[in-house]
Amino acid sequence: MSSIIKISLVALLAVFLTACGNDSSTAIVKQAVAIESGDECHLCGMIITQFPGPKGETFSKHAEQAQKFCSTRDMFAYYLQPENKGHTIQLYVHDMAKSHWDRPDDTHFTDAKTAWYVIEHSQQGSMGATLASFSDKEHANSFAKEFGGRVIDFTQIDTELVLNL
Ligand code: ZN
Ligand code: CU1
Repeated sequence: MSSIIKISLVALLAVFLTACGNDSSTAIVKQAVAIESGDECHLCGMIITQFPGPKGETFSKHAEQAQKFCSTRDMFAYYLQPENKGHTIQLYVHDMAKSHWDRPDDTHFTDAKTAWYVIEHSQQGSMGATLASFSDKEHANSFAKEFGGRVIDFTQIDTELVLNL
């Protein structure tokens, strides 16, 4: 590759990175929305409100509407695919400290990136084992004391973990 081409590629990349940076800093913050009775999971198609356990929703820079998920498990299975991670600008999960496990309360969504999660516990979500989500670490700890499992944060969740819940 000639050095001129190399230099122009580097310049292009710099422009691209700058554009991305601007894009995210000016992005409008989307608020979590209620899950309606007929809403289907964006990943598996199940009717979300018919099942227990915390749900998730994501917002994409390509769409006005939220993508809603039957479970935190399906939300992460979707989000962690590289092609979805790139266009997802926001993620929300139910704060289960403020919800009954069987009927998560849509007035208590919390930012998925700062939430705490309990895995390997005894409670079942829509798709079986799932991540119990909490805005507060202390609440995650008490849930783990009651139902077993361990507490992790957003950065510890990857595809392998989700597939092996
Ligand atoms: Zn689903
Ligand atoms: Cu499902």
